Amino acid sequence: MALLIYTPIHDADEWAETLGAQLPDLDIRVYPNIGDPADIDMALVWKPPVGFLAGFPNLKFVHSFGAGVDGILADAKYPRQVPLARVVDAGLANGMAEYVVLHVLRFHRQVQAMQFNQRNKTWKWLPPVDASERTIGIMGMGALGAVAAKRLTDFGFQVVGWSRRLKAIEGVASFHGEDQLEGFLRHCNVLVCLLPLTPQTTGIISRRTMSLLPRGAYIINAGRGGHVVEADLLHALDNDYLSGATLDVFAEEPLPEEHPFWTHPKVTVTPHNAADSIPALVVPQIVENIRRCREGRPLLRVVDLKVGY
Ligand code: NDP
Ligand code: OXD
Repeated sequence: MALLIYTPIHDADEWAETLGAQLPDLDIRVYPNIGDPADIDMALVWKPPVGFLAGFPNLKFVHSFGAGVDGILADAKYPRQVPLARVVDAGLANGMAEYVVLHVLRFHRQVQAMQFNQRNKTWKWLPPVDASERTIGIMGMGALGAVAAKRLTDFGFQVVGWSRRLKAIEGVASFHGEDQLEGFLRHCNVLVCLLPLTPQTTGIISRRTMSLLPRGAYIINAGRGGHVVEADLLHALDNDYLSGATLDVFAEEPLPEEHPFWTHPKVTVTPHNAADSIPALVVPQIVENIRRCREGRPLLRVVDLKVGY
């Protein structure tokens, strides 16, 4: 039996080498060198083509390269009886917390305005705002959101979180469910999206929800591009309702050359690298699941296919 690796973005050979070093007896097939599809019983994938995984009749489990699984479940032909595991890793959570803190601090310390002033050679003092006067709201208080929230409290920000179920995180006010979304949004001077992309969260940052934010709010989206209605965001930025946005993920990636986000004065674009799976850190948890699969034991970090994350 063999493990298949398919990814359009990672260095598949590096991952195969790191896995092989820990499991020397593992037969690893890197796409397109699959051999007989019947040999494949495990797959490590990122954004596989529609119908691809359904072509392996003996598949016992699928592992995502990352935390998100939307690029796998977007395939309506995904074999639903096959468990899907994802990455939950302290390194990934650290990376994401750094990204969130970095861009919250850029907003808080008015870096965008100072860069604009510098371009115009304008020496202008900007009145300071104490961190305790800013509320940072995190949508998605899971493995990534909870760590970022905690780090932000260390800077003295007010931090609020929104999730499907109630959370108890020290220093972070918890809002949950559809009914509490409006109350949550009304607090957020910065709205950070760290949600998974599911049918319930698609388009959640829209004209309606942005209108519930305080005027001058800032958006950081490191969840998925599909969370944001891009035309609505541009409208809110151009009408000075929002002060700016940092965007790491987009409806279409790579972001097309002609997209207005590239040159928008209030938008910071990063290339979907807020947090990345580092092979040396993440491979041990994939190895653990491979061992469990071989021994018929329950897998870890399995996605609930009914809710899609
Ligand atoms: P988790 O599954 O651990 O957390 C997801 C959070 O979202 C949970 O708090 C969950 O609520 C909440 N949630 C899900 N659906 C809803 C809903 N309908 N309403 C309210 N809250 C909801 O995921 P991770 O934290 O590990 O990752 C989150 C996402 O971050 C990934 O799916 C991926 O899209 C993105 N990501 C982006 C990266 C980047 O580089 N840009 C890197 C890694 C991940 P509850 O806790 O109640 O279940
Ligand atoms: C992601 C990841 O889900 O890189 O974007 O883990």
